[in-house]
Amino acid sequence: MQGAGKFCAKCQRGRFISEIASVNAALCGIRVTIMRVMQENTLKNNEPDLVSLAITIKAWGKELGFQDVRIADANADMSGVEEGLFEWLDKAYHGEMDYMAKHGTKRTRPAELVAGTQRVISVRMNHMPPQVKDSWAVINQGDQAFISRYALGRDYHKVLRARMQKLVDKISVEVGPFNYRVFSDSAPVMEVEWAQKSGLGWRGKHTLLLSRQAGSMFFLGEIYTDLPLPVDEAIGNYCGSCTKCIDICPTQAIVAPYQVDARRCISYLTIELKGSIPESLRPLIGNRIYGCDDCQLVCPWNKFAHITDESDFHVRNGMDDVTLMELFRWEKDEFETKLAGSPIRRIGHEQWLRNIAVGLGNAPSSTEVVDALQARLDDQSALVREHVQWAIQQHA
Ligand code: B12
Ligand code: SF4
Repeated sequence: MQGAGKFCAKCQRGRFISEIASVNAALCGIRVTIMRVMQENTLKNNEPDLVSLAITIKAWGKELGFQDVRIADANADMSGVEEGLFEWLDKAYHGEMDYMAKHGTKRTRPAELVAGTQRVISVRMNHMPPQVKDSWAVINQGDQAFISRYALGRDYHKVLRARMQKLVDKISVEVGPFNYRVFSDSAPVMEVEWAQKSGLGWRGKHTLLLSRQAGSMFFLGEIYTDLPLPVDEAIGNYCGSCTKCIDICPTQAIVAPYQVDARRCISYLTIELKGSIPESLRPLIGNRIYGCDDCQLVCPWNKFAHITDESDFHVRNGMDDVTLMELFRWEKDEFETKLAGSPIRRIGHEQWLRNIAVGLGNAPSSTEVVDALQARLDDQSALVREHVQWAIQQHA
């Protein structure tokens, strides 16, 4: 007789059991145990619970400071990407970045890097600092130093990896031990490609990932995992016929849509290249002494870029509003102290002076500029001396 019975709280399923009220407590206990085992197995094996796990992971990711978290199938077809990578390497577009050529198909095949990888969880984190001096105002004022916006605060590698580790720790508490590795620009991983496959955004013609919600002013990170989570869909490409990034590039490094010849890119020339900067490119670098943002600054989607929530990425030491001359005066210990924790410190004092010398060579002529350059004519580094001589000639 339904409706008149009593509800068994232990069973938690809302079933009426009036007709079995006489069943003893021991039998009810066994039933509850069986149901619990079934529920646990469901959580481990069944798709619906992986669906809720994926939802939970995304919510936790956002709580931990990522603006978006999405999932791609690590076994997805990467043949075209592999072809693109090898073609890029064959053309020697990677310049002296030997690490780009070193890992073969490990870069495109996650399971070759971390055995058993089933999914790539991609995350993104905004990096635009608040109250930062307008980029174009700095770029157009030749005696100022332009530093890429992402590098004005703390080094992102550690920030992102530590945050992804926290996400992994939370997942472990929920599902028990599982296999994973976290990366952010720290291993042979095609980060933009995985982010694109997961629908975190689409690849712009400058090759960077773009989001309709946030432009491109963010970092990417990944968690390789063996958890067979449900995967997200890629989204469309919203660049249309726009070619602003290609047209603005000061060194014409975007040699075709989706193809950057790194050897011409100012980011490569000022950060990755250890030796002499090709003379033909020096005048085109202007006052960009660490990285370059032009292709992003001009992109219409970056009107949607957001200020970062991370105090780690806030401007340190007024590096958004500083003259080339002031930075050129820093000796090695000042460079190391002032830039402790900054990504800029990685290039070292010698490369730093090399870059600023190029900037000063391109700066408006004045006796102060020439005097500052002359003061470094006897620098202990041959690399610095050569760039200083070039810079002085520009003012002759
Ligand atoms: C090497 C590298 C560089 C090199 C080379 C850049 C490049 N485009 O390859 C240099 C030093 C120049 C560089 C510069 C910058 N970088 Co960088 N860089 C990387 C790194 C380590 C690897 C990129 C890579 O795999 N290149 C290999 C080439 C073959 O790949 P690709 O250019 O993406 O080309 C692919 C497609 O374009 C495709 N393709 C070729 N032809 C065609 C045709 C069509 C029609 C299509 C659809 C595709 C296609 O083939 C290729 C394979 O898929 C990643 C981190 C990582 N591990 O992924 C960061 C990364 C890409 N860089 C990043 C950043 C921020 C920058 C700079 C903005 C820094 C700065 N402000 O100075 C600049 C931007 C310059 C630019 N326009 O790319 C971020 C990008 C974040 C984002 N929003 O996308 C990353 C993801 C680092 C991170 N974790 O945040 N970088
Ligand atoms: S970062 Fe600067 S130099 Fe490099 S591709 Fe973009 S606009 Fe060109």
